[in-house]
Amino acid sequence: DLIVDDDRTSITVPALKQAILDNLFYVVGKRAEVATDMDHFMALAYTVRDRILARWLTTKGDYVKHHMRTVHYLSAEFLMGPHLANNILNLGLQEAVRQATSELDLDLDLLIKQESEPGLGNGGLGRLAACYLDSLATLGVPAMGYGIRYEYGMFHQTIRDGWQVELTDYWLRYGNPWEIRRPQADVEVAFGGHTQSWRDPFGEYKVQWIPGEVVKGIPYDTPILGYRSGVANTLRLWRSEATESFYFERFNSGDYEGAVGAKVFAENISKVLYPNDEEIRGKELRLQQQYFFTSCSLQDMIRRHQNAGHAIENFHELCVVQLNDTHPSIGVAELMRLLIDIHGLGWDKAWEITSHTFNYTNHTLLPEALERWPLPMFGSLLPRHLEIIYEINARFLSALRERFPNDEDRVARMSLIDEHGERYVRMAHLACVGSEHINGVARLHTELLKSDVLHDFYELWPEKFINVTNGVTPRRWLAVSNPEQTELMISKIGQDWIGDLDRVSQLERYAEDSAFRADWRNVQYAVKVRLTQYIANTTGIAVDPKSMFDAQVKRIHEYKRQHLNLLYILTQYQRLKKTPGLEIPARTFLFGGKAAPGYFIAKLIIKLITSVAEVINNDPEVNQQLKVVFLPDYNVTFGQLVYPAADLSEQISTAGKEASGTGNMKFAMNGALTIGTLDGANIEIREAVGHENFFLFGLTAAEVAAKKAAGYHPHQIYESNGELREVIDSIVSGQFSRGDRNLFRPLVDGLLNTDPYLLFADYQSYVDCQDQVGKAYSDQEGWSKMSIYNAARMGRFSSDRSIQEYCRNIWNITRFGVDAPQ
Ligand code: 26V
Repeated sequence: DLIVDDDRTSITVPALKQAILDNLFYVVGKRAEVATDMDHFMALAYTVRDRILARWLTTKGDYVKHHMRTVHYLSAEFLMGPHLANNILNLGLQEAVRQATSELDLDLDLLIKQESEPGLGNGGLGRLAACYLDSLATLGVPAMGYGIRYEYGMFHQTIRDGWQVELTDYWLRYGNPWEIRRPQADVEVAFGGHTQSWRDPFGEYKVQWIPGEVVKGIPYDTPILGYRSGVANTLRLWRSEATESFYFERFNSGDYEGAVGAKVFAENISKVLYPNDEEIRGKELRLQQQYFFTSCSLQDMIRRHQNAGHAIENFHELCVVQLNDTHPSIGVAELMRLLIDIHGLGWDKAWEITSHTFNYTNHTLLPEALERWPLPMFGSLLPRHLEIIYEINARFLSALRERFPNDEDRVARMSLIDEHGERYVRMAHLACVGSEHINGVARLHTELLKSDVLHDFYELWPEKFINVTNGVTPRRWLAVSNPEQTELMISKIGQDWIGDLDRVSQLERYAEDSAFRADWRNVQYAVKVRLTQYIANTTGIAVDPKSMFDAQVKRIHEYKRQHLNLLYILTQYQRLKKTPGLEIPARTFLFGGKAAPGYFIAKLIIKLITSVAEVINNDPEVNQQLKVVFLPDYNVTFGQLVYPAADLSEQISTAGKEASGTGNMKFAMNGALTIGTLDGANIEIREAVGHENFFLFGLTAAEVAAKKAAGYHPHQIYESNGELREVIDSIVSGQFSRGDRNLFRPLVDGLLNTDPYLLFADYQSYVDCQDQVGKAYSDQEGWSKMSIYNAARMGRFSSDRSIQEYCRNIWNITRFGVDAPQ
C-alpha cells in the first residue's frame, strides 16, 4: 500500500521537470525568467518533498497499525546539516534529478549550495543524533526524534583581525521547505507557581500544581528518509508560543505589561541554542528549554499511545526513550508527574513504568560539563518536580542504606541532591536512577564511566552499564560528500556498501593493486582541488593541492589540543628557518572550529592559529613547504568539503578526555590516515585499520592519571627540551603578535605553570610521530595502501552498527522494517 508514484509525484525526468516548474510558480510564486538560485532551490526542495510525503504518511500509519515498539530519541540538539542532497540520495533520485535540472538549464550543485543548514547543535552530540536518525530510518526502526526548533541556531563565526567574532544564525530567513507545522498537535507546558496537597474522599494523598506561567509547544515535523528503505521517520521539533488564554486574561484585565511579559517569556524559550563549553550552570532559560521540550515530548508520546488505543499502564511496553545526555533527564520526574498527577496512577506503578522507559547516554567525563541546577532556582521553576525528586531520592537512599549499611559517605556521594555547600540537583544521578540502561560512547569512555565518574552507580547496578561505540552515517559522510571516491568504489565493488558498510571490506584487495592505487590518488587529488578552490574563494590563500592536507576540524577546546598541533607547526618553522632548504614534504595545515563565546583561552587559540598563519604564509623562506589555514565558520556543510580532502586527520586529545570523537571516523572512511592518541574511539579505529596503518603517539589515559597524581611539572619539560623551549620563547617574543609580548601570555603561562591537558608531556612523542608521518607521505605508494586499508576497514564505524547495538542491547527492538515482521 505504498503509493509513491502518482500523477503528481512521478519520478520520470519529464515529470520532475514539470514539478520543478509547477512548484516554482505555485509555491514559490515566481516565473522562471526572474527566479533566483534560491527560488530554484526552493522549487526543487518542494519537488523532492512531494516525493517523500507518501512514504512518510504510510510509515506513520504502519507503526500504529502494527503496534510497534517505538524509540523516542530526546535530544536538545540535532545538527542535521542540509537536507536536499541527502534526500535525493536516499530516494534514489540522483540521476533523474541531475538530468531534469540540467534539461532546465539549472546547475544542481549550485542549487544544493543555496540551502542554509539547520545548525541546531554545537558539535559531536548534536551531529550524533542526526546520524542516528538516518540509521534508524535506514534500518526501518520505528523511531521519532524530539527536540527544540531554535529560531537561532549555532552562531556564525567570522574572523576579524585574527579573532573570532560571532554573528547570529537566523536560519529560517528564506523559509524551511522541509518542515510542516502541526498546530493541532500542540501541548501546554507550565512553569513556576506552587503546589497544593490534600486528601481525596478515599484518603488518597493528592497534589495539584498551580503554575505561574503556561506556554504552548507547537510541533514542527521534518521527514527523515531511510536510505532506499521506503521508510520516512519523523523529527519533531517544538516551538514555544504564548497561550491565547494567559495572554488575553492579563490583557483584558488591563495588565498590558504582564501580557507582554508573558508573551516574551513564552517566545524566549525556543529562541536560541546555547553554545556549550560555556558555563551553563545557573542559566535559568536553559533549564526552561530542557523542561519545555521534554514535557512537550512526553505529553505527545502519551497522547499518541492512548490515541492508538493502548492503556497508560502499558506505556513502557510500546515506548522507549533515549536521553541524549542529561539535557532531557528532567523527563524522569516529568513522566512520574504526568502518570501520578494527570493520569491518576499510584507511585509504584508510575515508577515501574518510568524506570522501564528511560535510558541514558553519557557523552562527556569533563567535570565542568556535568549538569547541576541550583536548588532554589530549580524549586521556583519546577516546584512539583522538586517534590517528586525528593521522593525518588528518599526511596533511592533508603534502598542504598540497606545495601550498604553504615556508609553515609556513599549516600552523600550518590544522592540526587548535592549538599556540599550550595545545594544542587544532580541531573546525571537523576538519569542513572531513572534509567534501565546507562551507556558510554566508546569502549574506553564506558570503562572510565564505570571506574570513575559513575563508579558508585556501577557498584550498585553493574547490569545497567553498557558500551555502544559511536558511528557515523556513510550516506552523508561518504556517498553525498565524496562523490568522486564513491564512484570509484562503486566501479569496483558495487554500491551495496552504502546501505551495509561492512561490505567496504571488499575494497581491501585493491590496496595491493597499483593501477587502483593510481586511480585512488587521482580521485584524492581532484577532491583536494575542490577544497583548494573553496579556500582561495573564502580566504584568498593559495594552497597547493599536491601538498599534504593535514586537518583538524572540531570545536576549539583545550582538551582537544589544537595548540599542540600549533607547537609542531612552529617546531617545523624553526627548523626551516635554521636550515633553509631542509627536505620536508609540503604540508597544508587546515584548522576549523568555533570557540564558545565566553571561553577566552579557546578564542586566544584561534588568534594564535591565525597569527602563526599570517607569519608563515607570508614568509617566502618557508611558504613553499608550510601553509596554515584557519577556515571560518566550520559547520556540517563545510565538513562535507573537508573530510574527503584530508590526507591526515588530527585526533590528538589528551587521553581520557574525548569521549569518542566522530570526526575521526568521517576522515578515515574517506581514506585519511589518523595521527592520534589512545583516546575515545581512536583506540577502536586503530584496532580495526591495523596498528601499521595508524600514527600513534602520547600517554595513555592511565599514564595521564598517574602523571597527574605523581605531580606534573611542565616547566621542567620546557627547561630540558631545546626545541620546545625555542617554540615557546618565539610565541612570547612577540614574533607572531607584531611585537606584543603580552598577547599570548595567558595561554603560555597556563602551559608553563599547570598545563592541565599535558601538551608538554606529549610534545616530543607528537613531534617524532609527525616526523614519521612526513616520511611516510614521501612514499606515495605506501601511503595509498594505508589509505585504502583505512577506508576498507571502517565498516564497524557506520552508525547502522551502533543503532543495531542499541536495538539489541538497550531498546529490545527486534522487528526491523514494517514489511518484515520476523
Ligand atoms: C560541554 C561542556 C559544557 C560546559 C563546559 C565544558 C564542556 C565541554 C564539552 C561539552 C560537550 C558535551 C557533549 C558533547 O558534545 N560530547 C561529545 O559527544 C560526541 C558524541 O558522543 C563524542 O563523540 C565527543 O567525544 C563528545 O565530546
